[in-house]
Amino acid sequence: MQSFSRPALLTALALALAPFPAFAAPVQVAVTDSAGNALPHAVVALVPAAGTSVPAPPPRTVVLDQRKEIFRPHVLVARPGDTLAVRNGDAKKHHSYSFTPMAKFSAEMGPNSPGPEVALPAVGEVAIGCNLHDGMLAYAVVVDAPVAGVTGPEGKVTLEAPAGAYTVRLWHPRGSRWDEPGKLEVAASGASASYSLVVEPKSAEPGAYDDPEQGFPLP
Ligand SMILES: [Cu+2]
Repeated sequence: MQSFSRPALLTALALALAPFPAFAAPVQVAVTDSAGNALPHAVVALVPAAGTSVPAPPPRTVVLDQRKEIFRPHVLVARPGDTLAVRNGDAKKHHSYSFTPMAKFSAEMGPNSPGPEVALPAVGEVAIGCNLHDGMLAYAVVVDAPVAGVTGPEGKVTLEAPAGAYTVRLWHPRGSRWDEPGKLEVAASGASASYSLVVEPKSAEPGAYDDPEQGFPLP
């Protein structure tokens, strides 16, 4: 049996028990519409206030998949400098595109194929559609905030943020884009907060992507 020195064992235990890196604490955010209904697909961004220092995350690649004729996720969040990797996980062809100037692309993808890697150089909203399936719609929301995420089917997201003061900014495809609902204080142990957003009513059209079942990654 392998043996550990006591300090090494304690360090290993501490690492195993720590759910987050030491500098970050869990921040649980719930978003509803003004009637109190859970709001999936809402971007929640934490902008550090003066005096709060958050390391800039390294650039990363965010994946937009296509499964069952739905973009997954329907809304994704990225930072300037990230890359959007589009792929087709369906057993059929897709032809996705964006007219948004900073990330314009048009690409046919055969069944189960990788697609284009699209640079996301600046803050903004990139709308993505499919030429073959009119109901398919996705947004890559590029925000200059070191901490950001998107609410899941229950309208909730857990972020990781260092202790400090933040401005919370919210975005949703149905409106109330980049509302600033106020300040959030994150303690060393974390924080939890709820916000409500004024949004347009859900579309009655087929493929209303606000359906909580829609637009989330499949296993
Ligand atoms: Cu398609």
